[in-house]
Amino acid sequence: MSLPNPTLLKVFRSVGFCFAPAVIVAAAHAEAPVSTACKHLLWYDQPARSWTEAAPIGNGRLGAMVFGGIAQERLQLNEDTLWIGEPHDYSHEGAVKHLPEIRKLLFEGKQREAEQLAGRAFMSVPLRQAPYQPLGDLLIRPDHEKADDYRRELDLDTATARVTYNVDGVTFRREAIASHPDNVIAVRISASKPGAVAFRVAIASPQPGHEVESKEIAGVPALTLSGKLPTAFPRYDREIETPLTYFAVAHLAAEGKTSRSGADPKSGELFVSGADSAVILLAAATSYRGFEDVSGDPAKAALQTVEKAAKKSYAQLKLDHLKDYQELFHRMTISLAASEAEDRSDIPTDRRIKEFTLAGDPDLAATYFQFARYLLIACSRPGCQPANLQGLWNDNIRPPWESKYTCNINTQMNYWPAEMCNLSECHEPLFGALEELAVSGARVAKTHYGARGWVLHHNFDLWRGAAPINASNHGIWPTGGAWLCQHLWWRYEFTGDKGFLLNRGYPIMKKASLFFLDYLVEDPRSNRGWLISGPSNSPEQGGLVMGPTMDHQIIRALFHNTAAAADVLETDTELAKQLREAAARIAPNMVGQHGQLQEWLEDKDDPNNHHRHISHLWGVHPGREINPRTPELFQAAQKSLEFRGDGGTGWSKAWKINFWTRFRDGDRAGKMLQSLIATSTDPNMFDTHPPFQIDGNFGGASGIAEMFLQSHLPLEGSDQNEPGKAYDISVLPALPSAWTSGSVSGLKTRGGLTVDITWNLGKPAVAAQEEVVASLAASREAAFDIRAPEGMVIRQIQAKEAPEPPQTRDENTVARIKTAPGGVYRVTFARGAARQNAP
Ligand code: FUC
Repeated sequence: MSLPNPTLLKVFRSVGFCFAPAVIVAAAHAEAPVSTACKHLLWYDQPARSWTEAAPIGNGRLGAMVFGGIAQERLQLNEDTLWIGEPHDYSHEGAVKHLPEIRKLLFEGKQREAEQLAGRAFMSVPLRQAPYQPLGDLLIRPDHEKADDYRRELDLDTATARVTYNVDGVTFRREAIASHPDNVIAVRISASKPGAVAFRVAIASPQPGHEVESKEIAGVPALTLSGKLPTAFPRYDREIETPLTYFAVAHLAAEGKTSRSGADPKSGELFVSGADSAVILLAAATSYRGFEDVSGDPAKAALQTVEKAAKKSYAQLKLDHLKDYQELFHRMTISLAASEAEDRSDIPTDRRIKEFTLAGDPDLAATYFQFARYLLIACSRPGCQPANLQGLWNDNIRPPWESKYTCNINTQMNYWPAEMCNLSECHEPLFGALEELAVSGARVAKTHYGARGWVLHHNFDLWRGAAPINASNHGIWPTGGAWLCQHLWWRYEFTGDKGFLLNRGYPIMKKASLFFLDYLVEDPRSNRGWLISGPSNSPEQGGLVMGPTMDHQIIRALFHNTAAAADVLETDTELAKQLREAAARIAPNMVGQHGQLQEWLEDKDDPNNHHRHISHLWGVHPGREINPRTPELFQAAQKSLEFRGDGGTGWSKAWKINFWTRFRDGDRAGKMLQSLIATSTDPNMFDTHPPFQIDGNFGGASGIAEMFLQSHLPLEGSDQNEPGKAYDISVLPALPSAWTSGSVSGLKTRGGLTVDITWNLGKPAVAAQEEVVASLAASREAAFDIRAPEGMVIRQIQAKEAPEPPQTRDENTVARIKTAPGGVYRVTFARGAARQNAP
C-alpha cells in the first residue's frame, strides 16, 4: 500500500466542518445545469382509458387505481389479504418415498421418466396455488360530462393522485391519497365556486354474490360492500370450506352552507349536492388474520377504522399522510442531466415514456427511479403482505400467474432496492412472510425430502404454499427460500442490526441451511466428491436435472452467509464449520466450450438461447461470488450474457441492467434501461412483462442505483472475516456516458454508509473542471475501500471523525477509510493524475 500524499488529505477530527450542498457543488461547474427540483410527477392530459393508464396509490394494505374520469371517476380497489383459498398444507403425503428413484432416473439420463414420476408423486396438493383477488370499485359520478383544461397527476412527492378541470368557468379538483397511518383511502372533491360540488357515489365489485348496502355511519351516509369469496375456483381442484369474507365501507362527508347529502333509496347510491367540498373515506378488511387463521371480523375492523378516521379533518389526514410518507420518500433525491437534454416536463408522461432516450430525457429516468421507491412505500409496509407479482394492484379475478409470489426471480427483484434505496422498513413484509414460510416449508422439507429445516420452491401464496407447483419440469426447484435468505443477510449487512440477525434473520437462515445439508447429494458420476443439488432445474428451462449452476451458487451463498451470521452472533461454531466445509464441496462454476459460464453440470449451453431467465449468472448479481477477483469466471459470465442478448420481458431487461452494472459497462446498462422504459413500460409507468408485472420497476431502480454505487464485495483480503464491517465501495462504477452531470443523495451501502454523489463530467474541453464528489456518512465502526470512477483519481479526502487517517493506494484510485459512528467523509475525484497542491 502506498503512503498517502499528505497534501491530499485533510482530516477534521472536530466540528466546524460543513459541506456545500450537493447540488451547488455540481451546478458550480455544470455545463448542463442540474435541476434543483426534487419534485417528480407523472401527468396526463386525459383520463385513463385502461387500467394500465390509471394511477396507483396504496398504503401497504389498501390499493387503488385512480382513473380520473370526468363523468365517472373510478377507483379500482384492492386489499392485500383478499385471496382465494383457506389455510392449507400443500405438501404431498408420501412424496419422500419417490425421491431416490427420481434422482436415480436423472443420474441415468432418463429425464422424461423422472419428470413423469415426479409429476405423479412429488407435486403440491393441489397442483396450483391460490390467486389474489380484486375487491371492487368506488365510483364517483359528478353532474357534468365534459370539461376543459383537463389535467391528471400522480405526484410522487406527496403520494397524491390529482385531477383538475374546468366546467363553465368553475375549476373542479379531486385528489386521492392512501393513508398508512389512518388505514383509509381518502378522496376529496372541491370546486372554485362555493356550492358547486355535486356527485353520486356507488360501489361495484367483480366478486360473485357481493352485497352493497347504504346506511348511516357516524351521522353521515355510507355504502358498504360485503361478501364471501367463492368455495370453488377454476384451476383449484379442491372445495374451499372457509373462504375469506370481506367488508368495505365508503363514508361520505360534505362541507358547505347549501350542502345536501344522503342515500338514494331507488339506486342505492349516495348523493351530495350544493357542497363546497366533500370527502369520501374508504376502509376495507378481510377475515384473514394469519396464514393459519381466518377468524377475523372484517366488518368490525373496517367500521372502526372509518369511524376513527372520520374524526379527523381531511387537512389533518393529509398532514399525517405526508408526514408518514415523506419520512420515507424524502430520504433520497436524484437529479440527472445530459448535455443534449431539454426540459420535457410539459409533455405528458405517457408520451415521454414512448419517446424515452437516455440522453434526451434523463429526468424521466430519475422519475422512473423515484416511482419505484414510491411503489415500494405504497405496497410494502410493516404488518402488510409483501409486494406480489403486481405489488398490490390487480383488477382481475383470474390475474396473470395468480398474482402470487414467484420466487425464481420476481419476488426477490421486488426487494432489490429496499435496503440500497433507503427503504429498509419496506423490506419488513418479506421477512414476515419468511417467518411463516419457515413453518409451512418445514412440512414440505419433511414430507418431500425427509430433511430438517425448511424449503420453498418457485412460488408461494397467501397460505404460504411451499411445495413444487404446476409441473415437475420447472416446479421442482428447491432454492426459492435459500435465495430469499439473502435478503435477511442483506438487512444485517446494511443496517448492522444484530438484534434482527439474532431474533429473526439467523433462525430462518440456519434452518434453511440445515435443509440443504440434508438435501445435497454426492454426484455418483464423478470421482471428485462434488455435492450437487437435485432434482431441480435452471429456471424455467431445460427440464428436471441434477446440478443446475444457479442452485449451487445460491446454496454456497446461503452456507457462507449463515456461517458469517453465526460468527457475528458468536454461536454454532460447529455448524459454521460444517457449512463452510460443505460449501467448499459443492460443484464449482465451470467454463464451457464456447467460453461461456455453464448453466448446467454438462457443457450443453446453446449460444443462441435467448431465454428470459439468466439464472446461472446469479453469482454475478444478486450474488457476488463471480466478480473481478475471479477474472476467468467473470469473463465467461459476461460471454453468457452476450449470448442471451438484449431482449426479454420487462423483468429480464431489468435484471440485465443490474448485470451490466456489475460488469461495469454503464453504456450497455443504459441501453437496457432505455429499452426497459421505452418498450417495456405501460403509460402509467408500470413495468410490463407483458402483461403488467411490478418486478421490472424495482429491478430497474436497483439497476439505476448500481450504476451510481456498489457495495457488494467484501474488502479485498478480508473476505468474510469481518461480516457487516468491511466493504469495497465503487463510486459511479457504471454511469452511462449520456448522463454528464447529476446528483443522487441518500443511497445506502453495506457497512452502514449513507452516500451522496454529485458529478460533472462535461466535454473533454472542460476536463479540468470535471469532478465527482462523494459524501459518506457513517453509522458504525467499519472499514471501506472507496474506489474512484474509471479513469479518475482521488484528489482530496476530507474526514470528520476518522479513527485513523484515510490512506490512498493504487495510484490514488482507492482510499481506505476507517469510520466511526457519526463520521462524515468527503472524497473528491478528478480525471488524470492527482494534483500536488490540493485546494
Ligand atoms: C416466472 C417467469 C415468467 C413470469 C412469471 C410470473 O415464471 O419465467 O416470465 O415472470 O414468473
